[in-house]
This record gives sequence, structure tokens and C-alpha cells, in this order.
Amino acid sequence: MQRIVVLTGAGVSAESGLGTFRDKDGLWTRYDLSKVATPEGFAADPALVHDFYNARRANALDAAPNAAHDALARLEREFSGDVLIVTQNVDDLHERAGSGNVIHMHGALTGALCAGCGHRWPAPRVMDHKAGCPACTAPATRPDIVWFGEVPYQMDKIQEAVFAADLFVSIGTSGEVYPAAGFVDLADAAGVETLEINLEPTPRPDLFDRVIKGPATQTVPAWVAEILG
Ligand code: BV8
Repeated sequence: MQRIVVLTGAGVSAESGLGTFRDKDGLWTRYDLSKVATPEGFAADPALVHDFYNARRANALDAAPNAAHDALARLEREFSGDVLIVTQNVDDLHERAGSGNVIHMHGALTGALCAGCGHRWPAPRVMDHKAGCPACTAPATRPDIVWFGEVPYQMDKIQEAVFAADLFVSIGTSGEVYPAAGFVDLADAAGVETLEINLEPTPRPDLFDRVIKGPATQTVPAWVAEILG
């Protein structure tokens, strides 16, 4: 086996204390997704959206990587082939655990974007919707996050990697948000071996060749140890 593609979701950061979206008292049970995670919501109330992401940025920066993040970084270091992590998460816990080959398909809390000129820069811990863009000075700064209705980042590179993989592993994601939820279909159609690691099996376990059930801090280190033999 030479190429492993790992898709991660909020479940891999759950045991670092960062909430998930759709579990009991998850983020989307406390916030109206359309008001804080859509371009329309941002246009209507940029201050509310910045407050929402400022709180999540603080939580993410104050959180620590857990054993699942560490195990995936170990896999990248010690596996003889390639490991690519495609994460739906916007925290930087994979990077802080030592993973280097990471694609943030839904953006990152550490990134800022100008909705006016497209300039990107490292986000301050607290973003202010009145602050001007460092490049064009327009008061149009937003978190560099992919909202619902926006196109996820690096889709071509991701799809290419999934098609070329020997193993596709989906860890800690409910498989409800597209196009990420469709990657397993691509893998399946391309004859790539598929594995799901999740606290609870998701609605489509039939699509995975293998399912490992349990908390990521236990299941992911065990799976990595198995792969590294
Ligand atoms: C797109 C932003 C076109 C940052 C996110 C109707 C109208 C408009 C759009 C649509 C529509 N119908 C479908 C769509 C498409 C839409 C979509 O899928 N909507 C869903 C709700 C139906 N998607 C989009 O709009 C996307 N863009 O489609 O553009 C396009 C597409 C392809 C090519 C070209 C153009 C954009 C989607 C991105 C939206 N932004 N985040 C932020 O605020 O975070 S999505 C959001 O959900 C997060 O990024 C999150 O990562 C993602 C997925 O959630 P999960 O990570 O899976 O988290 P969840 O809580 O759901 O599940 C947690 C899982 O962990 C559970 O399974 C649980 O069992 C497990 N778990 C919990 N604890 C543990 C654990 N596992 C292991 N161990 C534990 N301890």
C-alpha cells in the first residue's frame, strides 16, 4: 500500500474539547447555520458572524491536539508511502500535532480573507468586522472559511488523490455535508479500499469495506499501529 487519503471531521477534534456540529448539543443546535455559516448571513450581519468565529478561533487556539491527531502525524512520519489529510475542520490541531500534508477544504480559523479584493493574511485571534483589509483597506474582512453554498478549496487535488489512493479513511465525520460526504463514493467507484472510523457508524456503513467503532483517541492510534505493523 503506497497512498492513504484520510478525511477528517469534527469527531477527530471532539476529545480536544472542540464541539461537533450535529451531535447532542452540537454547534448547529445552538446557532442558526444560515445566519453564521453562509455568505448571506455574513452580508446581513458581519458582526454576528465575526463573533461566532472569534469564539471558535479562541476555543481552537486554546485547545490541544489529542491522541488521534498525534497518531495521524505519526502515520505521516513513519509510513513508507504518502499520507494526505483532507480535513473539513477549521481548527489547526492536525498541524499542531505535526501533520504537514493537510488540505483544509472548508478553510481555516487561522486565515483571514478580504471579501473585496481576495487578499489573504493570517487571522488575528479576534477579527473585527469594521477593520479594513490590509491590502485594499475595504471594510470587507471575513474569516477564510468555506460557508454553505460556497465552493470548497482544492477540490481537483482532493478528487485526484482519492482516485489514486490505495486506502481512503473517513474519521469522525457524519457524512452529511457534500461534497466531502461524496468522497467515499468516488473511492468506492474507483475500487479504492475504504475504512470508516467513528464513534457511531454513519448512515452509509454499506459503502465502507471496514468500520471501526469507538472514540478517535483510542481507535485511531490502534489503527495507525496496525498499519505501521
Ligand atoms: C457546495 C464551515 C457547491 C466552517 C462547513 C441545499 C442548498 C445549498 C447547498 C446544499 C443543499 N443541499 C446540499 C447542499 C450542499 C451543502 C451541504 O452539503 N449541505 C448539507 C447541510 C446538506 N454543501 C455546501 O454548501 C458546500 N459547498 O456544495 O458547493 C460545489 C460542490 C462541489 C464542487 C463544486 C461546487 C460547502 C460545505 C462547507 C460548509 N462549511 N463548515 C465551520 O463553521 O466549521 S461544513 C461543517 O460541517 C463543518 O466544516 C464540518 O466539518 C462539516 C461536516 O460536519 P462533521 O465534521 O461531519 O461534523 P458533525 O458534527 O456533522 O459529525 C461529527 C461526527 O463525529 C459524527 O459522526 C460523530 O459520530 C463523530 N464523533 C463524535 N465524537 C467522536 C466522533 N468520532 C470519533 N471519536 C469521537 N470522540
